[in-house]
Amino acid sequence: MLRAALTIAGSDPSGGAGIQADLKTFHQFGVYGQAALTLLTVQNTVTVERVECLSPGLVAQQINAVLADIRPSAAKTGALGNKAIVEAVAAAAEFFDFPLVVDPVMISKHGVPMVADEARLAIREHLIPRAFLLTPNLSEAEALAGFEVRSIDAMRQAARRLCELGARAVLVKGGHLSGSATDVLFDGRAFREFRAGRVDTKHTHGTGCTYSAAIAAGLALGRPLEDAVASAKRFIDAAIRGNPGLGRGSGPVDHWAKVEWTGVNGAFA
Ligand code: PXL
Repeated sequence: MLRAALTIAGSDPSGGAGIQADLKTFHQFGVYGQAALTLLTVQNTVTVERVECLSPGLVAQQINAVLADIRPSAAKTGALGNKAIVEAVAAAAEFFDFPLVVDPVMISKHGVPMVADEARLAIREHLIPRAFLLTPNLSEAEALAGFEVRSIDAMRQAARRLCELGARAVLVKGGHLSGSATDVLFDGRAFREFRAGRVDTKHTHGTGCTYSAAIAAGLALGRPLEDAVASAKRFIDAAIRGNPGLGRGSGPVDHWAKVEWTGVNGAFA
């Protein structure tokens, strides 16, 4: 049966990040995409000009309308904009009976905040405890864990700390470290690393959104967490390598990259 996945995130009219990236990724994974909007950005591949948050009531109403009808098999959050929206989404998530991937988006590629400072605390207190998987990059892991995260060892410590805050599992993404792009997954018991070679390109706009959407799609399809992360990692690596070179700034990745289900142990699923 066709599975649905819901993204609760912001709009990037240039199509590379936010709900646009999420929906394209869901589609590529064969999952029916649904989107509840939290904010609108005015941006292209060069610059973010404006960020306008929707009212928290309007965000909650979109989520509830979707849940009352086409029940998703997984959901993800992206840019949430402010504390009131974080709280509204967290309150709605209390009733989710499917896995929620929380991508704690904080700053855009251009250094523009996607969430107000005071919302960080709300993410820690209200949203992280509802996360089946939390997917911070290094600076988000630092902001949420409260210490510097610049090594694999520190990534492990941060993953452990964020699990203690209530996330079922944490994937700390090391793409911004030098060397290979290694991500650390901790599920409260064991650590696992996911590696890909570094790609030298400026076209990485929407990488985080696309990666977490790919994980959510795998979960919606009923894949175990490790398999969903392994396939999503291969997908985002291929998507960055195959970027179409669009735009005058940091362009989008290739949302038509091949989806492969190899399983964590290399067994073809
Ligand atoms: O990649 C973070 C992100 C999330 N959501 C929206 C964005 C961006 C980055 O630009 O625009 C809407």
